[in-house]
Amino acid sequence: MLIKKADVLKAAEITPYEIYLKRRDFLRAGSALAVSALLPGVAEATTRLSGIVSSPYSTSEEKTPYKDVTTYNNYYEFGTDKSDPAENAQGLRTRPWTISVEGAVKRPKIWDIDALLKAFPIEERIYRLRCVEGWSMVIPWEGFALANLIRQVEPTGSARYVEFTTLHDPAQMPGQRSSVLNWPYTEGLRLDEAMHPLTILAVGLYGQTLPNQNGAPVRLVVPWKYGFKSAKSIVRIRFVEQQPKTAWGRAAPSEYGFYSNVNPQVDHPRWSQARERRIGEFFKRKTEMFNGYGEQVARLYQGMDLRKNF
Ligand SMILES: Nc1nc2c(c(=O)[nH]1)N[C@H]1C(S)=C(S)[C@@H](COP(=O)(O)O)O[C@H]1N2
Ligand SMILES: [Mo]
Repeated sequence: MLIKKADVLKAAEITPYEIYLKRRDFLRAGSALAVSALLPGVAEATTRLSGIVSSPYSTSEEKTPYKDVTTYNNYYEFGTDKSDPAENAQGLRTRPWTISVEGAVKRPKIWDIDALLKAFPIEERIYRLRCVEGWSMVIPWEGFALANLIRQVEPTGSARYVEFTTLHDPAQMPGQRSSVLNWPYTEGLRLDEAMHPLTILAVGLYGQTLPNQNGAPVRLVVPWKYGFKSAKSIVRIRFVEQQPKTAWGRAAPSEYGFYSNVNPQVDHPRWSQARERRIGEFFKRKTEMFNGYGEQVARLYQGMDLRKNF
């Protein structure tokens, strides 16, 4: 069985996405192992999600092509270049996979990923994603409101923050063998941010399960915050009293605050945040406060100095 990587790459470039997917499924049916082993980054082992309901929270802006969403990534566990995760994450084993929901809760629970996929109705949420580096995309995520899961575990009165932890497995994650970041990758939200209906756990994109480079099998998406808040490949969700440390906050506290709300008025110490480049567009556009989600989330920060709490 010989399928040349170049041929499939070419097909992906010139074929409308739907046809490309069908052809890829056909190829995969014929040689599941061969295709996923030979074509890293292109024929990643995703499967179609069914029973997806649409969401009133979606933007109608033009979606970023699947190819850009899945080949232009930040996932430092698999390398620091944008193309590294698509190349290096294909071997990540996402089954079996459990997510421990623990800490200040009445009903801690270790979720099996397949049980989690069945437990909550999966919605499509087309969200803008703004990276702190100055680019943005529009991504159709499949996922469910994190609040649904939080209600099940019943946080106690001392739960004020939620900490999210990515898998720590240097054998599978080559980036963890160097110290670009303090592993494992962690992120955090205030409990009310975590409960906000816009905050989702994503299990897929473009109707398929998540490609590994996008954080399979489950990742956080918080659309009004810079992209680094959305921890990938989550193994633990912990409810705590104190504000948790975050991976980027530990690496550079003066550059990456806990809140990390998209805010064109607060520059990153080394560059302006006033504008952004939508991937695929030539001219930069103005960055919107809270990434355009202000109407829904501004009330969470009433009375806070967002220059101090950046
Ligand atoms: N574990 C982990 N999660 C991570 C990152 C990372 O390096 N490691 N990068 C973050 C950054 S900076 C961004 S912009 C988004 C990118 O998500 P995407 O590749 O799906 O677009 O993932 C975030 N989640
Ligand atoms: Mo980012």
